[in-house]
Amino acid sequence: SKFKSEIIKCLYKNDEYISGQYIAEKLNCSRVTIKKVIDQLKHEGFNIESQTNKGYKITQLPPLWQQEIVNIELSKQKILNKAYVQPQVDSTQLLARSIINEEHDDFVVLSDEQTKGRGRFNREWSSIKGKGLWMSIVLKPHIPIHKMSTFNLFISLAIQEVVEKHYQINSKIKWPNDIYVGEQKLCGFLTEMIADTDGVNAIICGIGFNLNQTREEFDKVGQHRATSLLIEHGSTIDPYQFLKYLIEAIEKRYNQFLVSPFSEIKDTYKSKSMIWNRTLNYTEGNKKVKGRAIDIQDNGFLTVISEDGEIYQFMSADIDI
Ligand code: BTX
Repeated sequence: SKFKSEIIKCLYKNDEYISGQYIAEKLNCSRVTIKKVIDQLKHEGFNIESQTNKGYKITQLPPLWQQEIVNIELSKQKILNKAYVQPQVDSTQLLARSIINEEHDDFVVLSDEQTKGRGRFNREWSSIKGKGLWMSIVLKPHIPIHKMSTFNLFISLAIQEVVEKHYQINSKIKWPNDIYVGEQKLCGFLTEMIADTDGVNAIICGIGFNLNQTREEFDKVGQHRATSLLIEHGSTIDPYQFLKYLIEAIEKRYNQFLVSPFSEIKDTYKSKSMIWNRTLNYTEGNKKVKGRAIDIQDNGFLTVISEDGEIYQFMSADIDI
């Protein structure tokens, strides 16, 4: 129904009860129409309470993404202009790539489910329907390629901060692109880019954040070393609220990335990082090193000292934990 999105907007923007009569007058339609749409929304997973003489109120949002609500949340920030919301995709990363040339501005792709979610090196990323944030962000800054080496560092700090600040969970960054709680992965992200010798044309940053999986659901898909915000926080996570926090944090850190060197966040980043003081296996291409990370350079490279005392620099190694 063409009224659906208007009614969602009316209800979502209002914390109090709003009467059917009022909505009907505002949208110039009948109260029966309103009632019909409300029933449809309930069917789609909205919890809507209705009280005689008072009207309607949303008490719980659906677990799946609704374009209208995502749009309202995006209107609160300035970096992402448009959202592509899909119930199912192969991978948000692939969909983002396929529309990148049609879109002049920065945008986001969100899906309830991915059938071919991918991590780094083409590894599988488990993306159960309605249980996590499966998202790709496309940004088109005018920056030289060399600046990209610090992008992940700013983004990882943004994600880590959301977990700590809004959910009071002690999470750590695993350089260069994961967020852990203890020894379990809560979030993985990867950054791809389209560039030529003149500079960066587009950044495609894919974020997979586990929100509402249970332990059993992870076991079923073979992810024994994964965790979700639900498991850590102990109660169901509202995906829209999480999205709002995350985009807010990314907007702030992305704007900082554009104008500031890594040195500005280096101390904070290092204090939120989990790889210090332990001997780990680092792999980057043919380079395999067993050693200890000792520092991060201003260009984002990780300095590792091997067991026999040699110093190595890594740009984006794979680290066995
Ligand atoms: P990664 O290669 O570091 O992590 C992949 C590894 O993590 C897998 O090999 C597996 O062991 C484990 N794993 C798989 N699924 C999960 C999960 N849900 N939770 C925890 N651990 C898991 C990290 O890659 C980057 C992942 C990016 C995913 C996003 S989702 C939106 C976008 N679309 C897409 O296809 N990828 C990105």
